[in-house]
Amino acid sequence: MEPGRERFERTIAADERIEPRDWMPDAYRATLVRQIAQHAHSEIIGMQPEGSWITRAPSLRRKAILIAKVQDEAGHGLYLYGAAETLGVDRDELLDKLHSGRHKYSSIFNYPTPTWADVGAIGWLVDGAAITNQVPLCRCSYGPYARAMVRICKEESFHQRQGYELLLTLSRGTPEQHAMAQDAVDRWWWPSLMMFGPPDDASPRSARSMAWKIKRHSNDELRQRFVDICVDQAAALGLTLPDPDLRWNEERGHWDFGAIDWDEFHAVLRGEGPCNEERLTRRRRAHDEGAWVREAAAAYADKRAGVGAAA
Ligand code: BYC
Repeated sequence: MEPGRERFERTIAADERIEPRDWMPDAYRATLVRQIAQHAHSEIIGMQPEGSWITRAPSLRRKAILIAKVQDEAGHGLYLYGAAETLGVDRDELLDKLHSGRHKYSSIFNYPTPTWADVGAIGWLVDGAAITNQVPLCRCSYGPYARAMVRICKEESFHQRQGYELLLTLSRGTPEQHAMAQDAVDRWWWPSLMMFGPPDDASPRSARSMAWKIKRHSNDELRQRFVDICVDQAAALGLTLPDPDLRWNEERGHWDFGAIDWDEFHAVLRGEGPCNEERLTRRRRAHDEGAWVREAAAAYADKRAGVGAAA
């Protein structure tokens, strides 16, 4: 075996980290670029559904919290694009792939946010699902991704708590507010379960990613963990989960849950979700409108580096 490959395999087996300058198989590098880029894209597209509520937040306190949260998502995108760049790809190229539809982002962000309670449901369920998926990524075998995830997970915990607190306030409010919270949970529950990806027997990438210790648990394991956490939290919120098949299974020690509509998931991935078109159009527009900021930043960086000083 070549020395680089041997060292790589020894590092993975010893649960140590692969760093940017280390030798790594091409497929390991490609898998990481794909996953980290998709993750980064999800963070910046994920700013849109909640961002649309910043101007309509019901109080100054809620507005300040929401601005901070949406700003955090932008920051997560930056850490993750930075982590992807350590693998030798260019950020512009990744953004171009997002804008041209050649790269995916999380299915969850193709659903609409018609009411204020959606901000709470996203925080509780979407950020909750994200944490369940992402805490194990803090132990990912690729150093820069694992380290980015540590900070991201800390911030996601705050996001999840704010969503939970927002829903609790609505749930304990007027009957109309309670109904609004319940309606949002009814709409976000199933798409949140889809966030974990296809079932294990239809997840082409899981086995290899787990062998490389990029992923530490399968999609179904994490989905089950999330359902188990949410059942008690829903009861504490005074809300119900929209699944008549939810039942405690004494033998398994887990909650059984109903069938997920995988046709809907695949339709959303094909671009046929309720908001796919809107999210991408808006992202492309924001990118175009931000061109002058990137140009100014590049000119400033050149000036500081002394480029053109001799001219
Ligand atoms: N949506 O073999 P599989 C957030 C794709 S953002 C779209 O299981 P893998 C937040 C998958 O990419 C949350 N596509 O793949 C932000 C693959 O496609 P390709 C984002 C999905 O990689 C703002 C194909 O289906 N989190 O936290 O082993 C506000 C086959 O799947 C989805 C991350 O990205 C989906 N839901 O496992 C609030 C976490 N699921 O590439 C919150 C990092 C699957 O073959 N990513 N696909 O064309 C991961 O952990 C893994 O990549 C996944 C999928 C679990 C998502």
